[in-house]
Amino acid sequence: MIKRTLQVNGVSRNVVCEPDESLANVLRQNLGLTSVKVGCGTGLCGSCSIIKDGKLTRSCNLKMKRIENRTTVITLEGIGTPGNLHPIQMAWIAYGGAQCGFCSPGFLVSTYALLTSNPKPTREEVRDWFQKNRNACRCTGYKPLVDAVMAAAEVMRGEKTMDDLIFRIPEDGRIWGTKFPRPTAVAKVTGTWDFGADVGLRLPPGTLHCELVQAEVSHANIKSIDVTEAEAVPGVFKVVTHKDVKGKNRITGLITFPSNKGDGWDRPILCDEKVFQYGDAIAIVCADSPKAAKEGAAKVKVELEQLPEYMSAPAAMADDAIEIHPGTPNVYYVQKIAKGPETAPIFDSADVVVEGDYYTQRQPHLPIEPDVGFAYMDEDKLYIHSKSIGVHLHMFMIAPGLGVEPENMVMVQNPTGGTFGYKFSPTMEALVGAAALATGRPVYLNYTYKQQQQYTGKRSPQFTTVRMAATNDGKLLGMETDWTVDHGPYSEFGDLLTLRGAQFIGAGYDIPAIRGEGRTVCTNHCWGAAFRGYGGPEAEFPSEVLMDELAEKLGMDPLELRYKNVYRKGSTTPTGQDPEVYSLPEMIDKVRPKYEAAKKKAAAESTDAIKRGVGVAVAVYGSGLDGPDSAEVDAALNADGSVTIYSTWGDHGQGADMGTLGTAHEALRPLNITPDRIHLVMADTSLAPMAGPAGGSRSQVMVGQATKNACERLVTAMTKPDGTFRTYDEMVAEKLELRHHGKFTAPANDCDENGQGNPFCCYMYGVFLAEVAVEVATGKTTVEAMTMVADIGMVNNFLVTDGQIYGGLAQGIGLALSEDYEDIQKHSTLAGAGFPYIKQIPDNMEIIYVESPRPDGPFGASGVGEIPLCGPHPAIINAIYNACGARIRDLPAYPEKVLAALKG
Ligand code: MCN
Ligand code: FES
Ligand code: FES
Repeated sequence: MIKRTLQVNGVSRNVVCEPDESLANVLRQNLGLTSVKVGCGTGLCGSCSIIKDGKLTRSCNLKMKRIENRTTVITLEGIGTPGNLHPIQMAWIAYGGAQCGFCSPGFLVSTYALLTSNPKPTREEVRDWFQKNRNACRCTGYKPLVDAVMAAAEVMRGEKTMDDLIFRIPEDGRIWGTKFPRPTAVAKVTGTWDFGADVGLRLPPGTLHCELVQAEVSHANIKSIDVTEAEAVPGVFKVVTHKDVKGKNRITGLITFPSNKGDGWDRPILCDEKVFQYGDAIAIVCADSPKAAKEGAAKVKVELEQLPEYMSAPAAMADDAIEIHPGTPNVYYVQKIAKGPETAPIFDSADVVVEGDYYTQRQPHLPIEPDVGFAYMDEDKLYIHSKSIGVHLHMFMIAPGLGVEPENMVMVQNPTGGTFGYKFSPTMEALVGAAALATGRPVYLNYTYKQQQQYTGKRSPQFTTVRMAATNDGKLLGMETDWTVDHGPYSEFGDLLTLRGAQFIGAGYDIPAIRGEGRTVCTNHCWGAAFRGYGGPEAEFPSEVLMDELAEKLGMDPLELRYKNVYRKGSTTPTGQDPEVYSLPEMIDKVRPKYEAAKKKAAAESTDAIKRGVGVAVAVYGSGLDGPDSAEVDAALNADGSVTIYSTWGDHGQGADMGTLGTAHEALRPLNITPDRIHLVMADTSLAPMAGPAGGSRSQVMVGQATKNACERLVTAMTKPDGTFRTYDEMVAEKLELRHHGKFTAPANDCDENGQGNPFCCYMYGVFLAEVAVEVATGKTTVEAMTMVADIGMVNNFLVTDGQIYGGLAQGIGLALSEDYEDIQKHSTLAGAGFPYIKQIPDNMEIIYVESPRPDGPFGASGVGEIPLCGPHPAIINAIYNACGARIRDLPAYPEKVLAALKG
């Protein structure tokens, strides 16, 4: 142990700690300064940034033995507090800089250090600074952060006042359709928004720390598990294995379709007979300290018999491949599409036919906050707190495996530092649940970043072949498709994902005849989880690149080919549905002048060394889970006349808080209530009804409608015959219900076995324009500008939707150029997996809204979350071709692939 006296935020503090402990952990654990967040833990994300002796420093990889006495430290707590915000914090609120908020403290401290040394930076200097200091954000696309820095600097130079940054509610009292800051913003920019690891530090004495024993091979039979030596390690309380799990020890994949050849009970909580993928959990060591838990884990002996590892769909589909789940074929689900007349005669007689094979990769979600959670017993109820964005869904998926009745379980979502869909799947919920049940003690588990990468789901790679037939003047006549989804070893949501190929390959265009088939394949690579866009980016990449190939063959401009074929009255979607609005022609009209200007600019600025080009893409995605998706929400009148909304709208960081507040405020406007008098009780199954998971960009539509409905019922109950409103006391005196239940069911129906139906009541539409520069010598692509024309219906909150779009575009750039999780070791860090830092994302990003009111959306809103990630990658790939003639068909377009295509 060592003792140090540090000057922290201007106060002298003594700490006693292990010499090898990190400064970040000491600030958090010993001094309670939990604004210091630990994301990657290895110096790659900047979330732990502090100022040490006047210099910006990442505190996670700084050992205490290297810290001298009287070292001065400034953390976010020393910069501003909720009652006394610093201009940088105020600017972060005003520009929507905090979505999930996990990166915010690190960025704010970093900005403070920058503006102290350079009070008047240019935007490029701000970007250079964040790049150099490795400040990573996965949510915002960075542009709003640079906007915030520039505004804060103006206030600090006295050119603007704090007052200029404060949002003013318009005179009509409405916040719907404005940039009202989200209610959690102040907590997020002051480091007081407690994420799972922050609450984890304050769990009661006796809480056990969990360490996982994980598989280091991808496919094996388990011969034996010996925990004797591990349980003898001082401080180890118990090693939990499958023998301690009282239920079925399986997480149910909730098979969606009867033709699925699996039964959905394929994912073990703790491996018993087999290991199905690298990182699978075999045992949980529960100990008094993290150190003892680690020591114990190293002593668990697992005897394995290795089996052939099928690390891709073609390998698992080979004739000699054994069944990964004995009894279920590796190809366990087939989805057909058949729309309109047979395609064969159409292709035989068409003027033009084009065809291409495409691949979209195993994109990792890369949230800055790694997975974290805890569990405990409250009398006879099991409580699990995690990053779940579907608390009820996950309860039903894990309860039978744990052997607990759902009514004896409570699931709570912790404030969450981004998920991007990986938390549509349960991750550690069942593990901490099993450990709490087996030990009877509270248990806590925090993944390292490596575990985050290796043992949470990823986007399922997809191999897609598309053929299109058209007339000489560019009218699409038919399409044939074939797609194969590598879904990893666990079937959950794999069949539904495969259906997305039928629904969205070629979406956006009036294609009268379609035939095709897709399949879901079990492999031993990382399990397939939902990832923002869920099948949309996989489906629309092939058809959007092929549209460009068709345009070239026809000698047409790619934008005009799209314009000719997009949905208009009389068109139907690939599932045969009438679109709910026909805004694509107007959207293309809006982008055309920019597109023409961008083409001229690219031609003028191309050199022999740097080729510039422009690409476009159209994207469409559904808001909702398929068919009659539904949600429930409560609204209650409080004694002081305020209203509380009870909702389980899960918050990845996208803004369930603002979504709920904006919708409820609009619905409660007859009461003339101010937003501060609407309280939110969110994401706890014991307190709020089932709103459904925050996936499929469904929540603004489904949960929004249920929220509206609950509020309207409350307003109706409060309305007196003369049109005025009852007070709380009058409601009580008249024995009227104070809490009202709202419900919504989407007017939609499931697709049939041919992929035909009306699966979504609301869609989102996007037109994307990418401007790129390709370095001819290296093949390196830089995206210099991105534009998105978005029709997401009427907008609840522009600060939120702008942020959703910039963030989604940034992830689309990563998908196009750098992100992958194929190499289990190399891709298990942020940098190794191709995380886009600020200089990979252009500062030049523009959003153009076309707001077509949706008949079935609350106040005309559709969703937004996923559409910005459905189209950037084909636009970028088309732009690369336009720049230099290199056609990339498998992602990501690493420089060496572009170079090879250039040479080819
Ligand atoms: N919104 C709005 N006006 C509209 C539509 C939506 O103001 N017309 C707002 C909503 O109020 C909400 C947000 O935009 O705050 C997203 O709404 P919606 O599209 O309904 O999506 P969900 O709330 O269901 O969120 C899920 C969606 C998905 S599926 C993923 S994955 C995702 C995403 O949103 N992951 C995210 N956005 C993310 N953003 C962040 N920062 N982090 C993630 O992990
Ligand atoms: Fe320290 Fe990521 S850089 S936690
Ligand atoms: Fe930056 Fe979420 S707001 S990571």
